Amino acid sequence: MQTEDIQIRIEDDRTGLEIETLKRAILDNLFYIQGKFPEIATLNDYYMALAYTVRDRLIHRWLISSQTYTKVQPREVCYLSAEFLMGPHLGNNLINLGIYDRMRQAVQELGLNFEALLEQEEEPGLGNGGLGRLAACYLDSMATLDIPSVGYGIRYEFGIFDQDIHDGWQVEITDKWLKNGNPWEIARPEWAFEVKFGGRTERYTDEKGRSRVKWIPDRMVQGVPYDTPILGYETSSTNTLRLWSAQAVESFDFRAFNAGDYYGAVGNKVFSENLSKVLYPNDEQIQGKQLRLEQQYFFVSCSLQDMIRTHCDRRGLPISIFHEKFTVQLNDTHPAIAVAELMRLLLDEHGIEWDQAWHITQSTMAYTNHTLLPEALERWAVGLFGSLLPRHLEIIYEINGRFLNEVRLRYPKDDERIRRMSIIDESGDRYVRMANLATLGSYSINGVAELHTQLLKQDVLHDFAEMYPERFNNKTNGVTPRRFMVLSNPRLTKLITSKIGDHWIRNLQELRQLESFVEDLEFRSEWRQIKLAIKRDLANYIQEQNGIEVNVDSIFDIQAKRFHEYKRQHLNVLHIITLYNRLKANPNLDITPRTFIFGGKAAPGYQMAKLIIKLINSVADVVNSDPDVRDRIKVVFLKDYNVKFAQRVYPAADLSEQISTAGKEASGTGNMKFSMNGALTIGTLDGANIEIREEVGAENFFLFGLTASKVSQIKAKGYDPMQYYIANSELKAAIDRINSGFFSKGDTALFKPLVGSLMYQDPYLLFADYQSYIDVQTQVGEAYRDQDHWTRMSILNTARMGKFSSDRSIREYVKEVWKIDPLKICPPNEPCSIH
Ligand code: NBG
Repeated sequence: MQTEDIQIRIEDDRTGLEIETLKRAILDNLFYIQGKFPEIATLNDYYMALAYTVRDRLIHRWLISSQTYTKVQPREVCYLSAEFLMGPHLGNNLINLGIYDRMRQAVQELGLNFEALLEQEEEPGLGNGGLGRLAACYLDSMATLDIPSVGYGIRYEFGIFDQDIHDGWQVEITDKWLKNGNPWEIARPEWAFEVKFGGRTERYTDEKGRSRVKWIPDRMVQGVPYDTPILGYETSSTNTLRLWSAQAVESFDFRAFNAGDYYGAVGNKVFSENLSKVLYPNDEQIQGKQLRLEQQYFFVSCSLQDMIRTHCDRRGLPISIFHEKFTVQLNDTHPAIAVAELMRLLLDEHGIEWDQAWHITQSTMAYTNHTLLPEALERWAVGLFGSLLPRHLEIIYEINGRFLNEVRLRYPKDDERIRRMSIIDESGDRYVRMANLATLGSYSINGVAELHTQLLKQDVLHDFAEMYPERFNNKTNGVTPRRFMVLSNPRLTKLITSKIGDHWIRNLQELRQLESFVEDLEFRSEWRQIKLAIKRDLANYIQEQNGIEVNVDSIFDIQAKRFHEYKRQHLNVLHIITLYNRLKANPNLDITPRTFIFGGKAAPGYQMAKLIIKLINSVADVVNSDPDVRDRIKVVFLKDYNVKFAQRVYPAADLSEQISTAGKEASGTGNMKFSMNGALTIGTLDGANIEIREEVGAENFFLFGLTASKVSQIKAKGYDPMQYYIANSELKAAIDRINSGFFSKGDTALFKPLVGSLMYQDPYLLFADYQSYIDVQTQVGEAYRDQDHWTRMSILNTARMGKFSSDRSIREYVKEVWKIDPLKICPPNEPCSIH
């Protein structure tokens, strides 16, 4: 039967948006899905009933979308990412459906607490930080802009660990996000694929007399897709996030079972399921573990097989035009094995000749680079790679051999260049360089902010940019205003909308209209009152969480991001200690009160980052209880920074700390989220900070520190941090204070690794930037005293952030990289002939 022939009967209680219908639907789901009478239902039961009520309203749009794609056969983007840091779905879906307020009322009329139900959702933390959250923002924007797309990734059973703090130290706790069930996903075991590992290859001659290769693996795993609908804002387009879960091909090895080896029989099952068990918690640091390569290959292979099945089987199209219907965006090198896997599928499974296979592959893939840090550039030992993926290693050798011949023709006798451009690093032990593979296999290569792309072309991928300049382009990151303004800052959203209407939510450039209200006294006062109210909420949360009382009139000075030396949370700490020293020397000193707030996780194996967390907590203990300080400074470390928590923090900030060493932060996206919510930035000329400053105006941005080129110059000359320590008495006093054991109950050994690294190496130039940072912080303190002026700057920050909507980023990808047309989806129950 053709699906078009089926008249789908609309069940009103599943799609209706009226308050009475919503109430009925929640109770219905409580009864039939959760199987509970209200008397014994838990908060979680109500959350589930509510979530299913919302999901029901997505399903019809989702099915119409997928049916439309099947019919129209548009070109689609497949966004391949090892991480999707989605954050809670419920609130966001309510915003995008346009029923947030109505649903709140329905829930309240049922006598339930709406906020408590939203809080109940365990967020899917399937990512580490910026890279994973960017993928989530891009899914929101692609759906909002009606771009047919699929997000492909891994359904980790345990996402990023939960962070607890014991005695000032980070403690990691497993993230059991699935323990109460996940109402947003639908398993599709009937669409599973098999993925091979290990073994060997064999040559044979096919029926047409051609030489072909067969891969004989030594083990096999099954990937089962779990689909989550991704609805756009005020549109019916509902795309799919398809995450693969690993399962054993045969749960039981019956031979072993019958032989009485029960444990042996389930061994394979346990082994296979380990594959998607846990997210690697390293941000910008590779570990080189085999399981990680297995994860990467696993999800890439499932995803490519899935696309090919859609193309050939479901749509009946020839494989030769695969690249016309699909484009794959590689989110960093984590899915870069896709280049070799697509080649393998085309050559070995579809019998395509090499040149055509390479043409299809190179016309399909596009690669986004997210880091220049050498420790984050992925490479795999050739031995490990070959034992896991023997056929892929052969293919990579062949790609490399052909490519290096071209390089030799273009640049004769330039052996150094050959060595640099080779996919195989042969400078010592041999490695497969994933960035080279991704670059070579892609028709587009982009960085994530202007400076980053420029450095990428100058440095890490210089030779490639010289040989293929037309493939390189910049796509400055963006973030979705739906989650990071509308959902997380309803008060500001209401004020803005009361002045300029609500079109800014789809077209963020319209925030510019706020500029004409800057001179409006009442508007400024409302703006200030809102910030104050939000700060009060955060202050209550801090009181609850940390038992610390903070002054809401103080500057909320916030640094919230992963802990990494290049992000320089410890530079922030040096400022705190400097202020503290000044107050100790002069207890009557008049300084603008500040509350320093930190949030963020450290990779479990990154000792230095963990020590910086311990230092912050140690400084907090001393400063917060010193009577000399008299509440002029407070230090707060808020544990377990995640998306849910980020939504609470961005709106409450007065000052956003974006203080990485210039040239190290590829873009940053937290910088955008703070500024959109009216925080001012203190920052270096790094990543997207540069573009934010250009947009908001130099006079509304606190700039300090060396430029990226100055940083390289100083390093090239031989940087000696000790010189700064000797010459700068305040810097020396701050360092000495840590060294003396003052913050560690007399233990002078505790912070030695940190202080030693600063005094003798200081790889991220804290000492070189110290004075400039302190001076500009003094200006911040002074500026804050003029509340009226500060408010103007705050308004202008929000008003001028239009560029940093992820809608803008996605529009650029669509136009300049993917070349895809939007496809409008008919709303359910309405006659329509749009697409
Ligand atoms: C991170 C960069 C950030 C950037 C995000 C998103 C990695 C490898 N890179 O600066 O450090 O904002 O990617 O592009 O996680």
